[in-house]
Amino acid sequence: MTTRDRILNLFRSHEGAFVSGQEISTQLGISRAAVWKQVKGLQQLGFTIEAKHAQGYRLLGNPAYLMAADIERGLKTRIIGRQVVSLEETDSTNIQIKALAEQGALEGAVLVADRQSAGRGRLGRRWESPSGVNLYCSILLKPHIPVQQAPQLTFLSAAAVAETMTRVCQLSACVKWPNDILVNGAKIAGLLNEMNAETEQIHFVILGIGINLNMTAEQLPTPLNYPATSVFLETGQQVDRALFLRTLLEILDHYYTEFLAEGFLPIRRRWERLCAVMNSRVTVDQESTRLSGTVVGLDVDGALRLQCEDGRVERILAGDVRLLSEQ
Ligand code: BT5
Repeated sequence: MTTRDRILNLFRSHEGAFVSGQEISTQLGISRAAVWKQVKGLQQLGFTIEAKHAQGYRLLGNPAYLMAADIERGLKTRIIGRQVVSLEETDSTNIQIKALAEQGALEGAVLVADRQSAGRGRLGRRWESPSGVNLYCSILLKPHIPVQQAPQLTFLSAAAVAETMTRVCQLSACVKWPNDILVNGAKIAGLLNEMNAETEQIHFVILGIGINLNMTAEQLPTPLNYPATSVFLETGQQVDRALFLRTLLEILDHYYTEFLAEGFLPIRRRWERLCAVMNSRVTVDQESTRLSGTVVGLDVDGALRLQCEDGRVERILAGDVRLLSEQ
């Protein structure tokens, strides 16, 4: 924990009451001048801290964006969230966590940003990432599994996001192959998982997760290749971003621990239960072809199993899936 986080914890344990400079200095083992410097730094980050002669300092308000300490407070996980980094702005959380991974960050490191200037979707697409409203985060994992099984983690994160939606927002979310989470037929979250591996060995996997929480209709991107929504647009309620993220990290931690112990099967079952198009007739647009058939499940490598009109089961490795009724 950094000195800054320790001061914040101290302020918070005083619940808005003054803490003397002397007490902070003694508890943290730093000089009074260093305390003052830290307070200045926190004020520059957007914390409202009152300084009063002979009484000390008190915390009156937090910045609008998520701080690592807000996420870590009360977080009950074993692996995910061992290290939490929060940035006010970045290009893409996936790019930045990759840099952390290359510097040796631990498995379970989490990087969150309030805003992304170059948020990424699949195939070079853009992920709209305005400040103050949504969640943009990346999680570093180092599973000892064969390279071909890495795509299974996409389904793990999709199931975890859908479960968090239900638990925190009472919204019934479903998953759309391969990387979308939908509410009432519109995309509320997207996943971009990336892997760094050599032929047979995974160095690390990055789970990139973007979730529309408090985004307004004016902030939705245009044009869209699929309808989009946010929790706020669905419920009219603002979501506490720290609470949502903490719950998501705890569910991810549970699913990931289960995945390491029991393999893909429990995840696959969860995902299939949440799959909006399971047993439905769909079309799948691939680069130059369109297939149609009934979705019958997921394969161990994450391929979508599609039963075509002639009875044969095709394995879909890439493509855009749409319900026949949506066309
Ligand atoms: C995705 O791509 O759905 C993956 C999105 C992953 C974003 C997270 S945020 C944290 C981490 N860091 C990153 O840089 N990325 C990850 P795809 O299926 O290709 O969908 C992209 C398409 O969705 C775009 O072409 C738009 O049409 C639409 N879109 C863009 N922003 C959106 C938003 N905020 N909500 C809903 N749809 C959006």
